Amino acid sequence: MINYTEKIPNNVDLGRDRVLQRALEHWQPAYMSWWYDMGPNESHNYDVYLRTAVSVEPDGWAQFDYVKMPEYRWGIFLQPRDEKRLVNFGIHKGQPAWQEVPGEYRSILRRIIVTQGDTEPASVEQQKMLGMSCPSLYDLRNIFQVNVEEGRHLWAMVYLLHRYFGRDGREEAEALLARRSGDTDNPRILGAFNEPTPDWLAFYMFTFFTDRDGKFQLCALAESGFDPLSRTCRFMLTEEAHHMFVGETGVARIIQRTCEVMKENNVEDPSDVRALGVIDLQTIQRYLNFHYSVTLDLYGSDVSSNAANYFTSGLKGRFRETKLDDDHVLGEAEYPVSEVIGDKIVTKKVPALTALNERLRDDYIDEIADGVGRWQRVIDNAGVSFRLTLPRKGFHREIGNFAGRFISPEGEVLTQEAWKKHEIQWLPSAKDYAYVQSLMSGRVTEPGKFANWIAPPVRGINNQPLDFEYVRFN
Ligand code: BYC
Repeated sequence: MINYTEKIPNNVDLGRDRVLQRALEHWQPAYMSWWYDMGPNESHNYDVYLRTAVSVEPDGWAQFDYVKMPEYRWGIFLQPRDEKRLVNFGIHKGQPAWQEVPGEYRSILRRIIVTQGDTEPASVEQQKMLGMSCPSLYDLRNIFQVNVEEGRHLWAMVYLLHRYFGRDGREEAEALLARRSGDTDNPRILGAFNEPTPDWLAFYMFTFFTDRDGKFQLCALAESGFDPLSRTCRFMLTEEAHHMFVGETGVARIIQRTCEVMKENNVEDPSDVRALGVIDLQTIQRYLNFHYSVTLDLYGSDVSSNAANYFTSGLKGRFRETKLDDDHVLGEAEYPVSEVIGDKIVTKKVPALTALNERLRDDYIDEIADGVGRWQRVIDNAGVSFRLTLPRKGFHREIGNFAGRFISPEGEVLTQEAWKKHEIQWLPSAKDYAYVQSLMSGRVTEPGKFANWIAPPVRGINNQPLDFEYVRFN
């Protein structure tokens, strides 16, 4: 069980480590000041129907109640330790999993933890203003749930930094509260976390696409031979599922509402669809193209010696590493990677060790394709003829082999000029953003009411009815 009697809720017996406890109690006010500053706008006095983790057991770990977000019980929760756990891949395969940081890997491990930790507050910053234009109390509650849990994921990484990395770790923990999403002088580390999330369609796309990168990266880190990182990530993954649910169902509900309106009014042209106050499917496709491509960049370069080092040293595994049927060392194995040669995309085999970013990206793409297939079924079931497609991997990329290349969504290699001509068909334009935001100029706060541009969900949260008062504004 989680101990909530302490100032910092935890299941790591924090009370017995006075030095660590003091260090974290010192960081806590800085975190709260960041939350007041960068957390959801004007929300500090709201009562929000939130789930809080009460145990780390898979069944019944959460409790639902009204909470003011600044009073949310952020804390440190690790999956229980398996005494027999081993390092399962790389050159240390078969050794007992490490309970302390191996000296030779200290700086790369710190770098991985900092990169992971940096994304969590970044996403809260990106979503700061969205509560002001929520389509319903149900959706408002969901974004707040996502935000407090991202805050907790920051706590998870900060615990590791404080507990295992001494003074360097403390400095990194402070820096995590100092960087700001989109700031020109002190931005967040990874590209997608400096992009704005200006409206609710962008928010749902972000939680579908980018939170799912979170899932895959956390799965890879959950395989780590450094056991405290593995146990932390395993618990974070239990929270991540709801975030992706919010994204997938959010986009599905927008699509459903658009299709209903198209059918009722017998219209297909995007401008006619817009005139009826819903988001045309073409715009949804452009948002999809954007969020998919910037999220693909988050996996890093297709061929990466960093990724090879992480794996060889036993720090970061593959997706479902222990379920894979090979030697888990990858000394001889190869993996296909694409690159542009002349005006063609060609695929060649490279040592699998160096292609681990690409492999994780491919695992991710498989899961994304299934989700997009489920959105397509909403369109098909409504009897609308429109196909949502995933662009080819090289489209609109800034990291890896496709960076600086101009690839169409269908995978043709173009000149910059030809590509630019089509950009407004492929990616959201300023006009698209302006239109979507014009639908979201105020918030819908009457229990059970939903904005015109989105269908209600199938059911409420924790079996509550749809007209439940999920947020009280006080
Ligand atoms: N933007 O060999 P390379 C989540 C840098 S999301 C900017 O290509 P590597 C969440 C890279 O850092 C999951 N820079 O890549 C979701 C490196 O810099 P240094 C977050 C980039 O190192 C929603 C250089 O380029 N977790 O949790 O193999 C809401 C060359 O590196 C980018 C993680 O990412 C980019 N897109 O792999 C809330 C896991 N890509 O070191 C939360 C931890 C690369 O030369 N991170 N660079 O200065 C990692 O495992 C690795 O850092 C990466 C990059 C996979 C990201």
